[in-house]
Amino acid sequence: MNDHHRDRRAGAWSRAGRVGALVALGAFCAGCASVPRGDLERAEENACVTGPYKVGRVDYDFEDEFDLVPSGGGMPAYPDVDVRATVRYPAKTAGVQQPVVGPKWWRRYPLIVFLHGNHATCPCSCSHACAAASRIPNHLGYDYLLDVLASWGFVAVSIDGFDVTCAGSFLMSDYEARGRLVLRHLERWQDWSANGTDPWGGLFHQRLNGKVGLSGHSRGGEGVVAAEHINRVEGLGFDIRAVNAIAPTDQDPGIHYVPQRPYYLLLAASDGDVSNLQGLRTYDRTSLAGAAAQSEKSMVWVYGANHNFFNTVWTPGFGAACASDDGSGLGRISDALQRAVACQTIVPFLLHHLHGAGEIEWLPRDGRGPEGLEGVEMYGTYQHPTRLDVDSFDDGADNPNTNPLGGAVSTSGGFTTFDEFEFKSGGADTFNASFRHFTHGLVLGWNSTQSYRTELPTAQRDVSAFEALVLRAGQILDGEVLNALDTPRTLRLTLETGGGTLANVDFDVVGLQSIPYPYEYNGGKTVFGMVRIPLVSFRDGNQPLTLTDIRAVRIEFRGSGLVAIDDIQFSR
Ligand SMILES: [Ca+2]
Ligand SMILES: [Ca+2]
Ligand SMILES: [Ca+2]
Repeated sequence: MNDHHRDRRAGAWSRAGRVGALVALGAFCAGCASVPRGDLERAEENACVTGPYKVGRVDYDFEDEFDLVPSGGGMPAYPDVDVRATVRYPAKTAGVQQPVVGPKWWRRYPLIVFLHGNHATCPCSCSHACAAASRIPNHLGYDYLLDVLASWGFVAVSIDGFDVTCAGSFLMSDYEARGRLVLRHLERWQDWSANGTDPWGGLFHQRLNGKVGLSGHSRGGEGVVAAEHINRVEGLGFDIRAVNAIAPTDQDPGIHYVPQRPYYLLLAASDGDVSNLQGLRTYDRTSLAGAAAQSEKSMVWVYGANHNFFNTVWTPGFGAACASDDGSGLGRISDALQRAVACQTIVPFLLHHLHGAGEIEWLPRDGRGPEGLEGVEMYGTYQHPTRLDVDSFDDGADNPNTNPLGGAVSTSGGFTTFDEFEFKSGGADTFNASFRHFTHGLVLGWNSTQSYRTELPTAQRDVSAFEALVLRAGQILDGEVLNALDTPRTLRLTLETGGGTLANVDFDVVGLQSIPYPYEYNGGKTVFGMVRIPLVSFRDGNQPLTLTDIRAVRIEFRGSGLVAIDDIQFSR
């Protein structure tokens, strides 16, 4: 067990507290804060307690407001689309249509928009013909998040995607349709805040600060990623600061939507709906090594969580028709715990990127989550946009003896497996039976102590600008041949300088649980976790190791094991 590992996120989050000047709608409000600093410090302790503001509620419903027409014109792909949502916001008094709290010139708020996924529209079918009162209110299942967010100074909106749910068109994919519906709502809100044209007599006039966060579940997750994509490539100008996807799909037939804003992906191991975890591709594809566009990305993977319990309307026991438990396998967690996982990760993510809160404890450590999530086994990965990619294994060769920097890779020679593979659900390569990723990486198998060494070319050896050595790793499901369950094994990470100095950090795989054992149920799930070792942990005797001439990274594998490795990085 190595305590340095515990500190791995502090630097990243505190640094990311730098937020640029407020723009757009809040132009004369530059420097003002949506939430007092003292309250944000409380949120950094636990974001899922009630924040400083009372919660107001309004709902809007513009039935059949517009036809969703493809960009070239012609027949509507989705006619008569409703613009309907429920809203929570920071209010002077709790209740319906109460005034927004704080003076306009000082307190303006970011806008968060949620979109649900595919589900029955009428009980229990894909019909759109039932009476309005009988429709399944799919958008009301995130109230538990909206309420908390409003109390922390967000205008939080959850869209009813009725006309694009259980629907399809040859003219436009329903993922694009979902994205465009989100953007339609953003247009409405922009107008309401700028011009006081909202249906409640100007309740939201000059109440938004222009920053936007998006969150979507299932097909809605792909939909909000599509919204960010369309906003960017069509130059619509919405200031989208953060995108969250919960158990998302990734199945648009025309475009693999990839976010280029800070992205948080929440995945459930017992998901019985999107059971191939296809949304993991969105994480693997964005901010690739060498790509011009780089943004922060993070992911949490939760054992025993299913698809539906993140939405209370899809959860049995809340009174809505057509609710079900889609999960399977052992180690299931309760619906209440699933909502706690969503709250304890999504709310801090949005607080961080839209309010500038820092140092939030939200990625799980040591296989455990933040406060209130004791007993939940969850793993997180995080990639900073500023880094040196030592090896992404994505240079196309699947040659284990070189890294993409051109450095040599060598081993002690006794690995039972040492090769590069594609990790892709349903793919043909050797280890794809349980892998749910969309990337290439290295597989190392061993049954006695072995070592691996990857070399940095001379021009790449100054890593003093970085803060941590990072890699993604996962144990491979192998019938407990090399990966015996609960058997202690340790790894040693070593930095080797040009002068031959070796600085080591050891850690215990089982104790740390940062390298997940696969979830054995629901088809078997192998997903990467993260090892992030602060560079200050590497010592030269009693001195900090000099980081200007790092010649190689070594990993020593002890005991026995079969692991996959990806994305060896020096990272901020
Ligand atoms: Ca309609
Ligand atoms: Ca290689
Ligand atoms: Ca890779």
